[in-house]
Amino acid sequence: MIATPLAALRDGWFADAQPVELRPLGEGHINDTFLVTRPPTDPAGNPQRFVLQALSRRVFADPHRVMDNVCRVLEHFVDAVPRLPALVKTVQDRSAWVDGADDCWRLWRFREHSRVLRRPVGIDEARSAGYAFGAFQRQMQSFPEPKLAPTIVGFLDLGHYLREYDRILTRTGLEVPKAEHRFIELRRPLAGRFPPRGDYIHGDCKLDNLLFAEQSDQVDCVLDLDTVMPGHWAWDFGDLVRSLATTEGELRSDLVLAAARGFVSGSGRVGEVAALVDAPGYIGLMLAVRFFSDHLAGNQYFKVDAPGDNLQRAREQIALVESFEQHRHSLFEMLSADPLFDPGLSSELISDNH
Ligand code: GN1
Ligand code: MG
Repeated sequence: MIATPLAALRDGWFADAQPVELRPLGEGHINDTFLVTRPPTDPAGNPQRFVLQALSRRVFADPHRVMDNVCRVLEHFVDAVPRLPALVKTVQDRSAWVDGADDCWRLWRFREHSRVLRRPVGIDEARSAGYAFGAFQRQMQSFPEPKLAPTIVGFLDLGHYLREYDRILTRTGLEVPKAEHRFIELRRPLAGRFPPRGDYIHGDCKLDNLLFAEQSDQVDCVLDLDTVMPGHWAWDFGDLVRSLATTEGELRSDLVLAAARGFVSGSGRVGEVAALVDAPGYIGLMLAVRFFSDHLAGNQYFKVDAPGDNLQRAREQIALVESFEQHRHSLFEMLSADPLFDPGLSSELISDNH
């Protein structure tokens, strides 16, 4: 049977059955996440806080593989930058507690004195965010063998999601909204722009997955390690820019520039202007295809509150892609004028030997 959060806490971590306060945390579409508050045990009287998560079985076919990967990544970042959250071992000294339905629960230490950013972010914050995810990729470049196995097949690969879309089109019971379908069809060739190529990625580089220090513009901690796997480095950059550089459809090129500076400094990669400019649109389109497909498939992947939620999310991503398309030329000019980036090489030319 699927456990309740309280039962998971009691059987997995706190057999003493001390009273706890539990409330839902965050805005994720995948896992169930709760903030757990326990009575103080220290003389200062500070309550102890944790984050409890149940891994989604709809999304992660093999939660044990997810936890194995997460533990290896945590180990690789001991004493490294950026910092990662601390996992709390179960009373059985395991990284996760498994309930009667084979669902995986895990507990993180809540990171006090840190904050999640709200948009619009400042220039320095955008730079720090880029730096943190870039530095994450840099640290992963020395990840030991064996290579991490993907936790989701085809993850972030537009070509994969277009093939799924085609399958769903043949069997959906819903009428396919024409404008969105046409938008996607016209952009199919983008699938070849950033094919998977074995670079380690974080896989969910959105602003919400960063904790900033309470009193500064610096990133304190990078969250969400479930999708660290081989991919294409530009996917992470694209995801970050998509998540922080627009507010209500308005693209902020100063934030794109700041995030790009940070990312290139943090990762130590060549700043290929064409790749940096194209990646956010690629990720936006890839997400639009995923949301649109899930809508047509009856919302089997992303959590929804109402039946039209995934269609709405697809439309938001489409608007975002349009915005990046409109600004493509000016972004290209702006990044090319910055000596930190390399305007000369097209990413196609260097992607084979980089
Ligand atoms: C999902 O649940 P959340 O928000 O962390 C998704 C990401 C998407 C994101 C869009 C494993 O992440 O790929 O970018 O929604 N994660 C997975 O909001 O599919
Ligand atoms: Mg996530």
